[in-house]
Amino acid sequence: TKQKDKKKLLCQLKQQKLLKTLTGSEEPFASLGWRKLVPQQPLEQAISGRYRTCAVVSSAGAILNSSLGREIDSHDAVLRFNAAPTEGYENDVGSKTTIRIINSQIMADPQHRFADSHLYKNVTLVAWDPGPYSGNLEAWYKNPDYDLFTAYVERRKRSPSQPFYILHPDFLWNLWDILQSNTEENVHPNPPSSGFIGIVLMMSICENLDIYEFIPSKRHTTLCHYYEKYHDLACTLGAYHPLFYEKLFIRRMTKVSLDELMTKGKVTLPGFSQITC
Ligand code: NCC
Repeated sequence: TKQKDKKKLLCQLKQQKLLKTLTGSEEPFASLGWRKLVPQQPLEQAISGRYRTCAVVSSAGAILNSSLGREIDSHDAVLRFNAAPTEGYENDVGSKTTIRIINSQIMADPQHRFADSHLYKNVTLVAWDPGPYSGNLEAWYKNPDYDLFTAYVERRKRSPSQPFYILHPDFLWNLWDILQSNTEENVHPNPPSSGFIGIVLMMSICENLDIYEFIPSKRHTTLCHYYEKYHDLACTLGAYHPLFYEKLFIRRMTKVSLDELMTKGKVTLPGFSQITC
């Protein structure tokens, strides 16, 4: 029945066809000329089928001293989050970055130097901001959590060849709905974490995913990020994001070797193309 539960969850995720990015033809974006601004090819088409193996690298402090860098880099594509660097941490996290998922804080908060930092160059960028649960894009455009729109327009104009997408808020909230419908307790009504978003995104474009330190290994620690001396258990268990429930959900779907989970914090998921429902 564990097997059945796994299949049920995987199929539910697959069949909902969750992944959705702004195309620019939605209002108010269409009137603002975004049809020409957003990359012509949708994300799934731009990269679909190209990646056989993918690595998702959580930013958790627990990945320090893992020596997983070489293994991570051996994947066809590597997903990283927000401001997580590789420089100086190659031995533990690798040096390859194919896609970076960023929340709107990265684009709006000057401390991240979004326009200049090398972290956000030469990679495919996927940005998100919650938007209202109602899906009202006009309301979202007027009042995002953090203004990601200004920096998006600037970057698209300055670097039109860089693949750069904004996730449709429907994607986030539909994913939240799936999480809630498979969780006994009430999940707080905040958007999923970048990590959870990234896992589902990669399931849409990869044949096989290895996910590192999303489910904590034996190195679990209160250290929030591998790249910062800041301790907070909420980084791993969640406060704003329903991270704890996300982790239980992912754990239910994954193929796990307990030994690998303990030593590498590694769990494995099939991509949607590999699941027959
Ligand atoms: O911390 P953050 O996430 O950038 O981490 C990326 C993803 O890695 C997983 N993670 C991280 C740390 C940890 N100890 N355990 C983990 O499992 C999570 O899946 C997480 O999503 C975010 O989700 O976007 C978040 O972003 C930060 C922050 O905005 C960015 O790092 C930019 O500075 C948020 N922190 C704050 O707002 C203070 C965090 O809540 C979520």
